[in-house]
Amino acid sequence: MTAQDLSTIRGALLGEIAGASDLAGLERARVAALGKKGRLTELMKGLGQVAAEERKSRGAELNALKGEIEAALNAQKAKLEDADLDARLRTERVDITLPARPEAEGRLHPISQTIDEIVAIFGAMGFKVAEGPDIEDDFHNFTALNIPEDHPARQMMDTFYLPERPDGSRLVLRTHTSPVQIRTMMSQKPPIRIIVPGRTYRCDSDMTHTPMFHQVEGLVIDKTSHMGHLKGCLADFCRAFFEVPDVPIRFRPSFFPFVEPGAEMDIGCSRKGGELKIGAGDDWLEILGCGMVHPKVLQYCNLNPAEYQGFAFGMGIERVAMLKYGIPDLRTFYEADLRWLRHYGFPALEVATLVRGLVPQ
Ligand code: 2U9
Repeated sequence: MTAQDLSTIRGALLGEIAGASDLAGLERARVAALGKKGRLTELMKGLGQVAAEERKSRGAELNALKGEIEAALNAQKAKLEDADLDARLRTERVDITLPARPEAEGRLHPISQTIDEIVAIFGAMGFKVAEGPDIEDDFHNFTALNIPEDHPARQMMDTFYLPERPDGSRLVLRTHTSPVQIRTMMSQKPPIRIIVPGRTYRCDSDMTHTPMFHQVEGLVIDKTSHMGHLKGCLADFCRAFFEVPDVPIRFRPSFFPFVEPGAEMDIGCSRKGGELKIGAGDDWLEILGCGMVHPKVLQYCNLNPAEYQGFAFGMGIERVAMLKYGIPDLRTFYEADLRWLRHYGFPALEVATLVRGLVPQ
């Protein structure tokens, strides 16, 4: 092949590239030159048959041509793309007078809203939020909470058990958020002031129970906090949460294995014409359980009960949400019904305006 032949091939290939009027045509030109069976590829394959003295210079010529073709391909591609963009800019129009399409706006689930409110209220009192795993072991969910192996509370709690492990033990879905307090006491030094919102699980399903529900529990451990602090703290919480300046509260003695003494707290309400109103009235409504942390629980967490003491409380989030927002049926919380969510849900901004101090204005 003469230099003249190579020049003719070069002209043909570059001409084909320059003449490509769209990207598909340009791709055809690329394949015709550099594809597996392309003109230039074939010439390079043929180098082996070229006489040794000519091979070096022919190789260099072919490489230079390859570079030239690649550069031409890139340049033509950029040119075609520019032309395409120009054409679109000339023909497509944005009508800036069109009104914006409305954004679909989600709502916060009442459970999320209620957790945010509770966290804001206790947050203002100096509590930090603590969280832990939904799957727990026997020690953190039961034993350390003074609920031994044969304790009836284990049966009462309708525990979901995971399959047996090789050592014969079984993990559980936590039946309360209390294991998080155990973990906190075992990993942090008092003073401790935490609230623990989260999912809990019990094998129970009817009008007033769902197998998964939410609790928020609180724990204060130091050297001096007593039942009086517990009462003041929960009274302040109720005023702020239910947004009533003066809500009567009463404590009834009750039993929970992890507290001593234990109590249930009621708030005053009135029920007139089927409507429940929280605040002064002639009736009472149970709202939460509480008590002083049992010395044995402190011992399980390696805290000396002669040195440390504190209080704890727990409430069902669905229950207080139903009371505050007049949601009549527990099961609707988990039906993911959009109409229900639009009705009972909250705009996301509400959360930012939550903390207005503990006493409602
Ligand atoms: C530790 C020590 C003590 C948390 C407590 C209750 C009483 C209580 C129920 C309310 C409604 C659970 O959701 S519910 O069914 N809870 O009555 N909870 S005292 O006491 C603790 C927790 C952790 C280490």
